[in-house]
Amino acid sequence: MHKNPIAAIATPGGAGGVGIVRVSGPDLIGLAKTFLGSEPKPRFAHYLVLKDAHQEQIDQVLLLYFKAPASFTGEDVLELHCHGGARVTQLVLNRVMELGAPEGIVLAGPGEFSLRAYLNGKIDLVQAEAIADLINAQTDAAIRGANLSLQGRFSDQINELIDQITQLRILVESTLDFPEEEIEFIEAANAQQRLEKIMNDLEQIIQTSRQGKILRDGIRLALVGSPNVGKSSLLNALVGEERAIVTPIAGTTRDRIIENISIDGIPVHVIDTAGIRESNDVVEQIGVAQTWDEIARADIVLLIHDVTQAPEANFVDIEKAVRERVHPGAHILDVMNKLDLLEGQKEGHTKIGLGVKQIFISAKTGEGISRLQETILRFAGWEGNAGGGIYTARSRHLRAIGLAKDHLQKAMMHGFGGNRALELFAEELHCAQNCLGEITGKLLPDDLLGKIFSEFCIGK
Ligand SMILES: Nc1nc2c(ncn2[C@@H]2O[C@H](COP(=O)(O)OP(=O)(O)OP(=O)(O)O)[C@@H](O)[C@H]2O)c(=O)[nH]1
Ligand SMILES: [Mg+2]
Repeated sequence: MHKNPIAAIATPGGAGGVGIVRVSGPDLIGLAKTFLGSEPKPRFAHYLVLKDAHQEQIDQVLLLYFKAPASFTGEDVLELHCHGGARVTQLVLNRVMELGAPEGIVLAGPGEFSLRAYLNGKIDLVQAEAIADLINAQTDAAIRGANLSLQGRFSDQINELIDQITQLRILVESTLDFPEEEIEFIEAANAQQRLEKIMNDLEQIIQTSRQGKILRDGIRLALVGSPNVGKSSLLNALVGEERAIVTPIAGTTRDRIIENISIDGIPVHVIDTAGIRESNDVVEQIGVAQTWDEIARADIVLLIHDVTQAPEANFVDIEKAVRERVHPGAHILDVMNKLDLLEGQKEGHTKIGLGVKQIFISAKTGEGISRLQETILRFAGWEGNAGGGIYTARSRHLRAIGLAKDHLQKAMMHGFGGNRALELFAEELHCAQNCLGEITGKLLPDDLLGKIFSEFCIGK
């Protein structure tokens, strides 16, 4: 199916000690011989001086040959390790393309090496995605989670569930041919208990995957409020560094500022925004428009107030507008800032805002910040990773698991509800099985495959 060899620079652009050009193809012995002048030895670091078409030296290179199927992609793989300059690696790649031309070598698309590994059965889809997650992970906890997925922890659970469903299907489908015995048959085989167990196991997987998605995607946290309430000060307090400009002038922040931090191992993308107010300043207007965009994208909106100030006249309107703008499932938290200026009168402070939860903090002294951090994680649905067993998961997985759950519920109804309909029972089991099969890629429409791998980086 994949005849043409592919090649790409596998290391990131820029200067580094070593750069790697990677090639994968069904048979690369010929190409390796062109470089070496002799047979390549698998898994051996061959030294060579790589020259261009005019016999001018490009670089000293180590060439590694991985013989199919014992390679990442399952095909023959060549790696050329050269010096890690952006131009040098490009020249090495150019030379690989020239020498590989007779064999029809082409530049690899994003994720194409992983795609071949998947198509050749070296890894399943969850594992391929876990590689991308590992590369993109920003916290140690996210790395541990990606490694668990890569080791197959998630896939094993899905496959185990598919097995259980398959066995139940076999049982039910064999019964379909003997309608007169169907009831005794089903009861004798504990079909209902078996389906209940499957649904319980699925529920466990749903819980863990929800956590795994938070671990992978992190939390998008928008800091929103009127000018001067201390949004930028809070960003700085959360990051632990002076990232955003803070002044007593209302309207200081105009461009949104995004900082990636970790709270207890969870990646949190904190966005400081322009304070919401009517303004004649064009730049500020654009900033405020961006604020509304960020509100729509956030998982959690921190609606920040200055405790020393009475709420503004249009305040309730703003809160309502925020509530209308956030996506379903997002949370809004009222944060009362500048607590240090209140000197212990916080209990007597009149409540403002529609939010159910108010947290008092001082961005200046740091008071209340750790409680705010805990609350952010709790609102995002993070339950902690005490045993360290949370594997990374994606929305794609959660969607598929959710659909499988719907089908199992229908199966339960058709099998053991008022009107028993065993054909439909079997059919729903089949559908549930297909949904789960999409997760590991056992059953997958081709267009979805292209979409998944196009999000990978080149050279992976
Ligand atoms: N005492 C005290 N002052 C604070 C606190 N947080 C912020 N401030 C002060 O409030 C003023 C405004 O702070 P910023 O962080 O710039 O406020 P902002 O919400 O980002 O303002 P804009 O960018 O203009 O929308 C500055 O003078 C800060 O020093 C706090 O917790 N306590
Ligand atoms: Mg600001």
